[in-house]
Amino acid sequence: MTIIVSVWRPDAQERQTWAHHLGGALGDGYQVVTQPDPLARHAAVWSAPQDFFARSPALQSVFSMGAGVDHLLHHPGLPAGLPIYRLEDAGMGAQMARYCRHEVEHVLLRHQQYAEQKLQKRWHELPPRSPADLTVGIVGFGVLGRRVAAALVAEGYPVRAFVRTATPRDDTGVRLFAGSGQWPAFLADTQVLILLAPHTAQTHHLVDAQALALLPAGAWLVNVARGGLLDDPAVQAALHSGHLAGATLDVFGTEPLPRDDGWWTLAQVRITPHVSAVTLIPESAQQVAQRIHALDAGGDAGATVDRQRGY
Ligand code: OXD
Repeated sequence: MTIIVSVWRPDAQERQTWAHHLGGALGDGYQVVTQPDPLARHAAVWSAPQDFFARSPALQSVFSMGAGVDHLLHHPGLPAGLPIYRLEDAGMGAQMARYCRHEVEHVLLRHQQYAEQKLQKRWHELPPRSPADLTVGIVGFGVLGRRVAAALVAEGYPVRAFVRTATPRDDTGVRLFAGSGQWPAFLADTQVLILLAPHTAQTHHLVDAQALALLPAGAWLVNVARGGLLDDPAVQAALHSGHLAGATLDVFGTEPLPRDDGWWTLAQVRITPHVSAVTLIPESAQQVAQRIHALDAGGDAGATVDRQRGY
């Protein structure tokens, strides 16, 4: 019996590329289709249309084509009880580590201040700093957060991570702050705040006026998670007052960021179009295929999403 697997993402060319790689990785006994199918047993999707699940009643699993699963958890047609899986790293960790390290170096080397001085045609040397002088705090200490932390620890930055609950971990070099009681101390000790947490009810507007006030004056914010983690007006106010020296934003509440959005015009904000870690289709398809094989052999596919937790 041939097992049918559906792939869906909005762009037709990318759907075909996914089908090609996933079909190759799954091998004999599988057929990959690029639309919902009444007989499909598994699906790999990104932003599936409203009727996707109604037209795929035989699904036993759904894989997110990304690390995030908010597009699935907010899907109005997602069947209760359908197991959800998300990509784990699949080449995103190295990209994310490179992106975040680059932004931290931008801060360390005072490039924002030098860019401002250039506009004033001002030749003025600022005091040099070493990584040991700049503390980095990471919120969201999953697979990607750990990759970023390891890259920064290797460079000599003092790295802190905020975690929901303290569990024994082998993260040498990373100081953990656990639970809401330690949130203020975590923020007070963070000069570059990197957001890598999923957008859930708990993290919605996590960076609000209260949180910003706890950061040291002159801190920098890097958001590579989801736009919903920021209370935008509060962050913009902190940038205007100078309490936040600047921010690097790769994600926004509305994407693409509308042309008339105020973020575009803030000089101290660096913007990239959600590219800090893009899904690499060959690696991701390989991972999805391995996990589908595990499920079809009666095993465990790992990285199941907990719908209550939201990731
Ligand atoms: C993801 C993303 O969730 O690209 O992987 O945002």
